[in-house]
Amino acid sequence: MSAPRPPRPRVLSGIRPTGDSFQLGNYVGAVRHWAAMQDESDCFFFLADLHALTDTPEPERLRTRTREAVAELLALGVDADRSTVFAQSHLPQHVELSWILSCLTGFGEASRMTQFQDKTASGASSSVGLFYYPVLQAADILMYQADAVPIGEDQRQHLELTRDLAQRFNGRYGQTFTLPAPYAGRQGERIKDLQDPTRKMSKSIGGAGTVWVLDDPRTITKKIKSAVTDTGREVRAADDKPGVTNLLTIASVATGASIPDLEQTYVGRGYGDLKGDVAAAVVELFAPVRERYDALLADPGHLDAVLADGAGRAGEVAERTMTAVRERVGLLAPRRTPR
Ligand code: AQP
Repeated sequence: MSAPRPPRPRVLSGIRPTGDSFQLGNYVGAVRHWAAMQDESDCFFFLADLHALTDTPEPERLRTRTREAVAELLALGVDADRSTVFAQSHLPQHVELSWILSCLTGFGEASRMTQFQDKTASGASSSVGLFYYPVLQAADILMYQADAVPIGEDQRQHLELTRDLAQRFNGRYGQTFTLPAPYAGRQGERIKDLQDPTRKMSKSIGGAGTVWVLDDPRTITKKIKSAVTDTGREVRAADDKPGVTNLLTIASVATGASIPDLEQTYVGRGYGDLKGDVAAAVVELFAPVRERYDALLADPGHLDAVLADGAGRAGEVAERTMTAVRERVGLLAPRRTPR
C-alpha cells in the first residue's frame, strides 16, 4: 500500500483585472507559473478587482474586464477544477481583515513601502487606497493561511510586511495565521518594455512596448520587430544590452531553450534574425490562447459559474479564518433577529 500523500502546500496569488488584456510580462512572471503549480499545490488564484480600484477604472469596464480576465486565466491554463478561482470583491472578508490588520500596522511602517513611493513619484494619485494597498494584500494572503506566495521582486517588501503582521497578530492574540514564504519554485524573469527596456512591461503603460496576450499575430510581430535594441551587433545577454537581453528572455520562455543555447544559435547573425524568431515564437505561443479565450468568452454563464464556485470554496476558508479572528480580537459574535 502506498503511503498517504502529504497535504499540498497552499499557494495564493492574485492579478489585477486592469488593461485590455494581460501582457506578456504577466504571463512570464506570474500566470504560466500558476498553471504549472496546480498539481503540486492547493492553489487559490484571484482577480484583484478591489486593488484595481486604486486606478479608479471606468465602472462598466472594470466589470467586463474582470469577466474577461477569468477567461484569459482559463485560456492560459489555470484549471478551475484543480484551483480555486475567485474575484476578491466577492469575499467581503478581505476588507474586514484588512481593517483589523491596519490597526496593527504602524503609519511609519506603511510609509516605507517603496511601491507606494514609486507609484506616486511616477504620477499616480496618492490616495489612501494606494497607501493601504499592502495591508489589503496582507489580508488577501493571510486569509487563506497560504504557505507560499509566488511574488516578483517588487512585491518582496509587501510580503515582509505580511509576515510581520502575521507574527504581530499571532503574538498578541494567539496562533492564528500561517507565516507565508516566497514561492520557491518561482523564477524571477522580468519582461521589459520593448520600447524602453530599462522599465518593466506593464498593463498601465501599454503602447508599442507592451505585447498583450490577446494581440493578433500581425500586431505581435510588428511590436517585436520594432523593439528598441542596443549598440553593437552581437546577440548576447548582458547588463549593457537590456534590449537584446529582454528579447533573449522572451525567446527562452517562448521556446524553452536556455539563454546560452540561444546565444550560440545567433553567433554571426544579427538583431533582425533574433527579432523575427522571437516574434514567430510569441505568435505561436499565444495563438491557441486567443482561440481558447474567444470560445470561453462566448459563454459568460460558465465564467460566472467559475467565479461562483470559487467564491463558495474560498468563502469556506475565509469564514473559518474570520470566525477565529473576530473572536480573538474581541468582537461580539453577531446575532440577528429574523424579520
Ligand atoms: N513585466 C513583468 N515581468 C514579469 N512579471 C510581471 N508581472 C507584471 N509585470 C511583469 C507580474 O504579474 C503579476 C500580476 O500583476 P498585477 O496585474 O497584479 O500588477 P502589476 O505587477 O502592477 O502588473 P502590471 O501589468 O504592471 O499591471 P498594472 O499596470 O495594472 O499595475 C505579478 O505577479 C507581477 O509580478
